[in-house]
Amino acid sequence: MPNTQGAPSFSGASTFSVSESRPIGTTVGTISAVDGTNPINYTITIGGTHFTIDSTSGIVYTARVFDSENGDIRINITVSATSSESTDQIFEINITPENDNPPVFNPNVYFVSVVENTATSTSIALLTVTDADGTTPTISIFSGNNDNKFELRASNTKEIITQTADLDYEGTTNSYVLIIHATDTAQAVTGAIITATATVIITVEPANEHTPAFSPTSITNTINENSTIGTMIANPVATDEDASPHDIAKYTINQVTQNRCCDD
Ligand SMILES: [Ca+2]
Ligand SMILES: [Ca+2]
Ligand SMILES: [Ca+2]
Ligand SMILES: [Ca+2]
Repeated sequence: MPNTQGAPSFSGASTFSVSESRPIGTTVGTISAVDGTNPINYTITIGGTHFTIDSTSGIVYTARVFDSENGDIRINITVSATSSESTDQIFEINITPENDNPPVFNPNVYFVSVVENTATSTSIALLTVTDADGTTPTISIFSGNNDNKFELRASNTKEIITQTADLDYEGTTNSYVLIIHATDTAQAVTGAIITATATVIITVEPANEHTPAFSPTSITNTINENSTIGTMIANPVATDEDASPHDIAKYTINQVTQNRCCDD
């Protein structure tokens, strides 16, 4: 029997949810009220900047794009259902967080110096990568790791460590450019998998590995008495396998022992 006197009464869900980042006009849910067989007119009386409602069907749509990282967590709206009279009810709409931010390296270029022969598992760089969604991206060395000299520490993949102890300044390679990737899971809206890139420029520095050695180790020469000052009496030659600045810088006379003989 038609009710022509009473106010509409709401039925059904009073809590809804919608994901952040969805475009304006995304369907949130349907609010329903009844007043016998009388048609109901729905309006949003509080919260109309966030959502719209179809006045006939009660379907609620988004009126803006929500952002969980910017404080959109839960929004209450007041809906008025009107037939011959009006009834108001508050509805709670939760904003569901989604993966909608890419990983970001900051900085995205790192300059690193490593002394040759640095021990295995020595930390050489700590990368800073964040993701506003709070998720942990997968980090990998994409390219440039020639001869596998470096790796990411297993317990902290933001840390680059030496994989071997045989970095060699005098060898064929004394600089490396690693391209590091931080890969997110699929983005909520686009489905795209986002990869951020960082560059790590590593310069191998020389160590003082070798001791100078004379060859030959002794020279015996005879000079004439009365030789003029500046007469060359020997030309000792030493070698050092290190490169500058750890090769031979200078020669010095360490000790002079004078043996006099034949004095009358
Ligand atoms: Ca967001
Ligand atoms: Ca998010
Ligand atoms: Ca993310
Ligand atoms: Ca040396």
